Formats: sequence, C-alpha cells, structure tokens
Amino acid sequence: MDVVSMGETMVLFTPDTQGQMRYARNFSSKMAGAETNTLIGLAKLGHKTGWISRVGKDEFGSFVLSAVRAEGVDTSQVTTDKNAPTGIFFKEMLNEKNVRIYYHRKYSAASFLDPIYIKEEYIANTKYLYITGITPALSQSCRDSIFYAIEIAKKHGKKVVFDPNIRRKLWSDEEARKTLLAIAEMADIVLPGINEGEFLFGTEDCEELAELFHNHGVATVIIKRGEKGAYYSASSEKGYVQGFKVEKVVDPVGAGDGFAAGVLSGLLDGLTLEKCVQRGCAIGALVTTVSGDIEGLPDREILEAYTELPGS
Ligand code: CKP
Ligand code: MG
Repeated sequence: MDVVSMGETMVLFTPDTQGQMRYARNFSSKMAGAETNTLIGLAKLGHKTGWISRVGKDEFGSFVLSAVRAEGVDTSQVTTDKNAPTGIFFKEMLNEKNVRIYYHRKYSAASFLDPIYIKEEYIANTKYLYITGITPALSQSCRDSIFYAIEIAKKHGKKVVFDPNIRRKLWSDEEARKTLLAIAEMADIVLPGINEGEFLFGTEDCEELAELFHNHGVATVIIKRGEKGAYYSASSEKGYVQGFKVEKVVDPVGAGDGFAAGVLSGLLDGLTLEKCVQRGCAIGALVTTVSGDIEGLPDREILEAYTELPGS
C-alpha cells in the first residue's frame, strides 16, 4: 500500500434545493468521510490505498463499502457490526458559502472501531499512515485505535501524516486541543487549516504557527489558507504557494481532504515539497467546483489539464 487510513465514512444526504433544510423534500444520497475522501483522491491518481473501518450490517453499510471499493480503495480491513448502524449525515446548503452539517453518528458502527480490529502487518506494509482528528473524536476506543496505529507506524519506520480536522460538534474544545496536540507531536507531517492552527495555538500567523508546530516536534508543517493557498515549512525549504482561482464555488466541503490527497500524491511521486503543496492546492480547488465531497477529485488527466491552465 502507498497510504492507509482509518476513520468513519457515512451516507451523506444533501437536499436537492438550497436554503433551510426544514423545507427540503428531496435529498440525494452520496458517500463521504474525510479519510476515504483522501484515499479515493489518491486512488483516482493511481496510488494504492487501504481503509480500516467498521460499517453496520445494514443497507447503508453495504452502500458505503461498495462505493469505496468501486473507487479502487482496498476494503479488506473493514469489518461489519451487526449491533450498531452505519452513520449518516446531512449537508444543508444555505448558500455556497454557508453550509451546515448535521451528524447522526453517535454509537455508529465506526465509533466501535477498536485496536483489536487493527492488523499490525497492514500498517507495517504501507508507506504512509494518514490520520485525521475526526476519528479520535468519535469514542475512546477510536482514540485508542489512532494511538495504536501510530505506534505501529512508528515502530516500522512509516511516515505519519495528520490533518487535525477539528469537529467541535463531536467533542469539547479542551479534549480536542489536548488530543490533537498529542497526535501532532507524533506525526511527521501536519496539515492544519489556518483556523485549526488558531484553535490549537491562538495565532493566525502562518510562520509563527509553523514554528510552534516545529517546537512540538513536527518536521513538516503545511498550513492551508483556503483560497489564498498554503504555507509550508520544513528544515530544508519553506514558502507560500498561491491558491488556484475558482470561478464559482459550488460546495466547499471536502476541499481539505482533496488537499491532503494532492500533498500525499506529490510525496509518492517524489516531488519537491513546494510542488506537493501546489498539487494539494489544485485538488482542493477542483473539489469545490463540484457538488459532493469526492465527486470533484480529479484523475491524472483532469489534474494535468487544470494545472496547465494559464494563471493557475
Ligand atoms: O475538512 P473537509 O471539508 O475536507 O472534510 C469533509 C469531511 O468526514 C466530510 O466528508 C465529512 O464526512 C467528514 O469531513 C466529517 O466527519 O465531518
Ligand atoms: Mg478539513
């Protein structure tokens, strides 16, 4: 495997009309979850990816499993739970800039993920372990699973890439801050959004934030600045990458996961850090042009055509 990740994927319901969801009558169902969004982005670019998770032994679980598998992600490490349901969530689009998320995922099958379901050799045989801050927020056993997986990756000299992905609906600020910092300290590469950096360290200054992460032992820090692009900092190189111009944002959710796919793909292709970050910015931008969290993730052909656009 090139990249292995672990986390919850749910059925996503989006009203077919914008505005307050109480007036919505028709919904489209799709599949989404930060970790599989990134794994699917990588698979679409030709990388080998695997997903560790649990789904309910129900129709939604079958849908999620077959949809993730159809995108080329290995699902051999996904177990089914006959006592807990597959999580679902709703995405209310008041307008393109104002999106509200409603989770129905408490006590879902994925929240019962536990270290007993994690096979050491699966992580020992991957190049990168990709973690987000959503999984440790789901339950204590999910938190234990994350630390266990990181421990295995470290033991086998594998790189750990971490997106803090703060979800304040899932846990208290205090717990989130403590746990996310503890994970960051064990990661080789951290990919926070500027707001997440601010949440963890109380500053929005990219260079200052990068230094603070370095002081916590993180070798490579890449800070996402939304449409403005990103700032990267490692011992050998640092700098700003400009964002790609998006004419019309259709749906901003999933951009961060696309960004992670771009960075990881660049690393796997042996690009310089600057080029990796550029690929991240390009994919993040492309994701926002399409409705849904995975539907805008490009294959190589689309990515190349997009990055060759004048002004991009
Ligand atoms: O930070 P992003 O907008 O890239 O993440 C979006 C995903 O996993 C979305 O697919 C949703 O399922 C989630 O984050 C979540 O649990 O919030
Ligand atoms: Mg994010």
